[in-house]
Amino acid sequence: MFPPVRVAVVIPTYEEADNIEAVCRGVRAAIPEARIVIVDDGSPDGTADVARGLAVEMGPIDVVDRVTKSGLGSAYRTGLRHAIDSGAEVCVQMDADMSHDPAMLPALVTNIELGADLAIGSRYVPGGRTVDWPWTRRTLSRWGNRYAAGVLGLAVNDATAGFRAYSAETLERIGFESVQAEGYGFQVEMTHRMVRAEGKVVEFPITFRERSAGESKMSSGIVSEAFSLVGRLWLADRRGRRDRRRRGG
Ligand SMILES: Nc1nc2c(ncn2[C@@H]2O[C@H](COP(=O)(O)OP(=O)(O)O)[C@@H](O)[C@H]2O)c(=O)[nH]1
Ligand SMILES: [Mg+2]
Repeated sequence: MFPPVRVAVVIPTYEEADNIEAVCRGVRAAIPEARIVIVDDGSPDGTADVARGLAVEMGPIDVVDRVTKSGLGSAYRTGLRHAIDSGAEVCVQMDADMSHDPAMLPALVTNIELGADLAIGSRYVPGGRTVDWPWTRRTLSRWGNRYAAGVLGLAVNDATAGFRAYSAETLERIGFESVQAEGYGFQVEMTHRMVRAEGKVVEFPITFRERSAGESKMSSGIVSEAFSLVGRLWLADRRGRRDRRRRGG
C-alpha cells in the first residue's frame, strides 16, 4: 500500500454561485478527505458566502477572499501557496463550473502517488474529448495546443488544460510563484517549466463538458496573451541554449 497523501483541490471562482455547491459535493464524494481551497475574487453574486455556508456542513473548505477580479493565474498562485502551506502533498487545480468531472480526481492523484510530477486531465489524448463546445472554441483550443507544443517542443497534447494535479514538492522546485502569465498562458508556462525541469508529465484522458450555468470569462486578451507567451518562452529557451554553449556546457 502507498502511504496516505494529503490532497488539496484549488478552485478559482468568479461569479460561480450557481455551480460551487455541485463542484464541492463532487470533490467530497470523490476524495472525502481532500481540502478544498476556493480562491474568489469578490464575486458580486456571493460565491464566497455560498462556499462558506457549505464549509459548515462539509468540513475543510477554505475560502481565500481577494478584493477584485485579478486573473486566473494569480488566483492559482495564491491558491497553490495556500494549499502547500496547509500541508498538501498533492495539489489539484480544477474549474468551478463542472467542466471537469470530479470523478476523475482519484485518477489524477494516483498518477502523482505513482511518481508523476504533473498529471494533466487531457482532452487531446485517445479517450479524451470535449462536449458541447462550439467548433470555434474547439478549433482554437486544439490548434493553440498544437502551436504551443510544436514551437516549444513540449510533447504534451493538452498544455492549456485546467484540470491537473501537481506534486507539491515539484511546485516548489519550479518556483511556481514567479510564473507571470494569467489565463491559459499560466497553464502553458507551468507545463513548460515542468518539462524544462525534467519533471515527469503524464496525460490522463478526460471528457471536458462546457458549463451549463454561469458564463465563461474567456476573452480575446487571454488568448492573445497565451500566443505571445509561447513566443517569449521560445526566445528564452534559445537564449538559454546559447548561454550554455558559450559556457561550454
Ligand atoms: N478567482 C478567479 N477565478 C477566475 C477568474 N477568471 C476565471 N476564473 C475561474 O476560472 C475557472 C475557468 O474559467 P471559465 O470562465 O470557465 O473559462 P473557460 O472554461 O475557458 O470558458 C472558473 O472556475 C472561473 O470561475 C479570475 O479572474 N479570478
Ligand atoms: Mg469553463
